[in-house]
Amino acid sequence: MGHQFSDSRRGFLKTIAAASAVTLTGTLAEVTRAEQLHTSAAGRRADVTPATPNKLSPLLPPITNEIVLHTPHVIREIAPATNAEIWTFEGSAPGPILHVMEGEPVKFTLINDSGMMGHSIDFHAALLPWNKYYQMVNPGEELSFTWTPPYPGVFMYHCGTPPVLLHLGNGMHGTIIVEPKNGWAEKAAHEYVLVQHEYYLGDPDANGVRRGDYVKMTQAKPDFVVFNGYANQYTEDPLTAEPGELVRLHVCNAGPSIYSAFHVIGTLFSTAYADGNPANKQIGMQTVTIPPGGGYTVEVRIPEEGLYPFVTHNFAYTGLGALGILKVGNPEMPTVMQH
Ligand SMILES: [Cu+2]
Repeated sequence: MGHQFSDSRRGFLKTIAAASAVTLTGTLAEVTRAEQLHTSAAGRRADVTPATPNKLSPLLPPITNEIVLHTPHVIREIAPATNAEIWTFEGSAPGPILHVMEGEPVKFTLINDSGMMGHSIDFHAALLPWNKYYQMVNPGEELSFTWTPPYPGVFMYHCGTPPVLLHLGNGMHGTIIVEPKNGWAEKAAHEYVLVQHEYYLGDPDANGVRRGDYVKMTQAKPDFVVFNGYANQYTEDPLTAEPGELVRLHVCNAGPSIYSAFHVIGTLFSTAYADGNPANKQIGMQTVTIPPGGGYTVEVRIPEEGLYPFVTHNFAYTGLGALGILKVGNPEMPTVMQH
């Protein structure tokens, strides 16, 4: 099983991901068109080497109530053949997935080492006056405070420096999962975190690097809409589970501007929790609406082995990179799909 196998397998996953979507909604053409567009845009410069991929792990990290965030501006590959300069927390967009315990103090420090411009912090999980805590931290300065999350759930955090749209559109956002102190009704076999967000990019510069396009941001015309930083990354590297296992997905929509209609093709959410709070329980949901700046926790328990693509069912945007696969069991790859 060498390179050839993995290439054909990758091709197959792409095919089935796109084919599943096209069967239902007509996404294949958009995926193909988007890939061609971006390949040709970058293809103008053969000497551009891919930067470090901006791919976040979807695994829920361990709980820690001590958080330090730096604010470097970096160049990362955010889609195949697409290098972009992003403004970040800790070197990625979204920033690191944070995981804290409800009702326990969180010690937080923001260190502005961008060397470029002021940044700031805004925790949707907190009760804090904006005029005291969410103000600009200049380059070379830092800000520390302690706060206690009053509610469990899936919350956005972000830079709130004006124009906020510009800082969000350039990547200064992330999600903080507040673990319910009373736990969940049932322990999940897998807990994954997905942050949906958009990129709005100008043309490549002489080095092939694209930067945030504020006009596109104001018009809400994204080049990419992705999960966890990189277009379609979970089609090649799927989330996994076994048949019958409880899978809990924490989904945050960092926007900045496009609503998420989060949906998993081939299944239903046995339970869904608005903003990820166990008290906000819904049953048998097909699609959940997640506003920019909102979150949801959804649970699936899939009986049959197979591939289950997840998307935003807001289909003008699905083909821009908001497509992944949940692989249940170890499904045979039917050869009829390999073309
Ligand atoms: Cu900022």
